[in-house]
Amino acid sequence: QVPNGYNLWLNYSQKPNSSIIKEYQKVSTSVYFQNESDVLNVSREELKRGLKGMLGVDVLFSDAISKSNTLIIATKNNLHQDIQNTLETNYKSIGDEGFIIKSIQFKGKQIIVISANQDVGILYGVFRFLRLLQMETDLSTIHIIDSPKLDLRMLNHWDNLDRTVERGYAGFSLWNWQKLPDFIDQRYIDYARANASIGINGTVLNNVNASALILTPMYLEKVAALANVFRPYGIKVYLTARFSAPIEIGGLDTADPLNSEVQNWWNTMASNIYKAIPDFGGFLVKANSEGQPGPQNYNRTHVDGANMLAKALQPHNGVVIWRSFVYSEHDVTDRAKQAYSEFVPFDGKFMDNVLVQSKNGPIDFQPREPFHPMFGAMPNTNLMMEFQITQEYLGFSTHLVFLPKLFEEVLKADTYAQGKGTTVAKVIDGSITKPKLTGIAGVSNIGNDINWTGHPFAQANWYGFGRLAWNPHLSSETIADEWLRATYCNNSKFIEPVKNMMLNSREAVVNYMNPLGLHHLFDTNHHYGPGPWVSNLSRPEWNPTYYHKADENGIGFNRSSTGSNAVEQYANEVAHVFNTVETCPEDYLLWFHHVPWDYKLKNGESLWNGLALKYQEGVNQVSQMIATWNAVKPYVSEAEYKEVDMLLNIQLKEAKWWKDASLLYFQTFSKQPFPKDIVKPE
Ligand code: GCW
Repeated sequence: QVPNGYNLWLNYSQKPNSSIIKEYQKVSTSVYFQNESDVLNVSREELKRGLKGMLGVDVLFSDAISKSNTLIIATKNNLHQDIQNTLETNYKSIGDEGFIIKSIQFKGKQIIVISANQDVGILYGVFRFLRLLQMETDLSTIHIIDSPKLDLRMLNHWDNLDRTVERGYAGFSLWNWQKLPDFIDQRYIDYARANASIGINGTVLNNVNASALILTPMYLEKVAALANVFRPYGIKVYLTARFSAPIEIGGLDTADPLNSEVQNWWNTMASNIYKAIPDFGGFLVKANSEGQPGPQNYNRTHVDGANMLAKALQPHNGVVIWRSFVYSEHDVTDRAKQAYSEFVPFDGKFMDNVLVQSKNGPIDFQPREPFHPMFGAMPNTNLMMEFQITQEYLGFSTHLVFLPKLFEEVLKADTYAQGKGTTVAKVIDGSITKPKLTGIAGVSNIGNDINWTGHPFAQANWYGFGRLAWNPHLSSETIADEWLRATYCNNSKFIEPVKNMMLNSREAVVNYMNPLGLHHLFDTNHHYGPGPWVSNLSRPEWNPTYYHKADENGIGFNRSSTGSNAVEQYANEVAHVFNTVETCPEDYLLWFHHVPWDYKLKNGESLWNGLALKYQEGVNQVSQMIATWNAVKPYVSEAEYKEVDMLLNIQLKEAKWWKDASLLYFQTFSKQPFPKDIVKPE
C-alpha cells in the first residue's frame, strides 16, 4: 500500500492499543447525535468515519437521548435538563465556537458528553474528540472546555486564476475555476474537513497580487459554489480585492477612494457579492506595495482606502483586512522601518470592521526576524498577524522545517508595549487592548500535490498554524506531539526522536542559511538558494548586499541609534536591549549591528570563526536529522521512509551549498582562514 499522505492528520486507520480500544468501543455503543443542520450533519459523518476507521465500529445513532446512551452530542438547548445543569457553568466561557467534552454521571452511569452553545462548537468538539482517540487519551475523567482565542483564523491562498500559486511549492491551485461552479471536487470537501479539524474559519481564495476578474459575475458564481461547500465546516470565504478594480472591470476612469462614483461602485459590488454569498467574509487588500495599486496613487492614505471598502462591507457585516507589507523605493535607508512609519500614525483611524494585517517581522518572512515593531504599537487598531506557512525563504517543500517553532518564538516575544508580559500573542489575542476584532492569517502551503503540501512534514506546518490560530499560547512541542500521533502512531520510540528532529529543524535552517541575525541573502526572485553577492538589482533594497553590508571591517546592518535607528520603533525596554552590541541577543546580532570580524562572541570565538561554526552546525544538524530518520525506519512504511529520506538528503546537499557559498563569499571580506572545526568549503 502506498501511503500518499492524502488523508493528512485525519488518517483514522490506526487502531488504538488493545487496552484502551475497549474503553472507546464501550463509549461508542449508543450514541445520541443531534441532527438538524448542515454543520451537525457533517460533524456526525466525521464521527462515523473516525470511529469506523479507528475502532472498526459502525455507530448506531439513537433518535432521542435515553439512559442507554454512552455518548451524547448536542448543543446546550437540545440536551437533557440534567446534563444541561451539570454543564451550566461551562457554557458561559466557551462563546459561539467553543465546546465541552466531559465525562459525567447520567442516569446512574458514566457517559461522555460533547456540547456547545452553537453547532460549530459541536463540529470543533467532534474533531477534538477524534484526536483524543487518535492520541489514545484516557476518557474516564475527561474534562475539556476549550474555545478559540482569536476571531479570524484564516488561510491566505496566493493562488492565481490560471492555477499557478505564487510562492506555492505543492503543485497547482486547488481551485479548478474552469470546472466550477458545477463540478465539486472531493478535494474541496477534504480541504474543509482538514481546516475545520484545526479550527480555521476563513479562507482567502485568491492571491494578494490580485486579478480584478475574481470580482466579475462569472467568477463570483464559482466563488459562491466553494462557499457553499465550506459553510457546513464553519469556514467563510474572503477575496482579495484589487484596488483598481473599478477601472479594470467597472469602466470608471479612477479608483480614488474619495470619489463618489468609486464608492458607489464598491457599495454595489458588495451588495452583489452578498446576494450570492450571504456570509461572505470580506476583502483582503495589498495596496501600494510592490507595484500594486492603492489609495496613494491618488494622494490618499491607507485609511482612506481601507475605510472606503469598510463602509461598503459594513451593512453586510463584512470586514476589510488591509495589509501593512509596504516598502517604497523612495526611502531606502532602512526597509525594516517603513511599515511602522506608514501605519503607526494612523492608529485609531481605521473603522471597526478593518483589520490591519502585519507580517511577523519587519522585512519578509525570513528564517529568523525579530518581531515586527507594529505589534504593540497600534493599541487602537485591530491588528492581525500574518505568518507564512509556505516556505518561500525556508527551502520550499524540499527542506524539513517545523514552523510552529518559528511562530512560537514570535508569539512569545515580549513587546513591553503595555509593560512586561505584553507578548505578541497577547497583542493579537486582544487580551490587553480589547480590540473589536482579532485575527491571524497564514499564507497557505497547500496545492494539488497528492499529499497537499509536497513535503510530508510540511503538513505539520498547516496543522500547527491552525492550532496556534486557535490558541496562540500553545507550545510547539505540544503541536508536534499531536501531529505525529495523529499522522503516524503513538509509539514513543518513534514519537520522541522524531519530535526532537522537528523541534530542532527550524534552528538548523537558520544556521545553514542566515545565522546570527543575517537575513535576505537569497538569490534573486526564486528565493531558494544563496545569493549574498547579488548587488545589481534595480531597487537597492532587493539586493542581499543591502542587508548584510559586509566589508573589510565587519558584517551586519547597523539599525542601532548610531545607524538607521530602527530600534527606536520598539518599546524602550526592548530598544535598549537591541541597541547595544553587548546586550543584543546573538540571534539578532547582525540584524541590528555592523560588527567587526574579530568581535568576541559569547562563546569566546571571533565573529568570523563563530559565523563559520554556525553554518557548519546547521549542516551537522541536517546530518543528525538523517540519522534520526534512519533510526525510526522500523516504525514507518518503506515508502514513507524513502520519501523523507530522499528529501533529507537533498536538504543536506543544499545546507552544504548554503554554507560553502556564503562562507567563501564572506571570506573575501574577512580575509581570514576557516576555523579548524569546519569542513572546508570547496
Ligand atoms: O515576500 C514577498 C514575496 C511576494 C509576495 C509579497 C507579499 C504575494 O516574494 O511573492 O507577493 O512578499 O507578501 O505581498
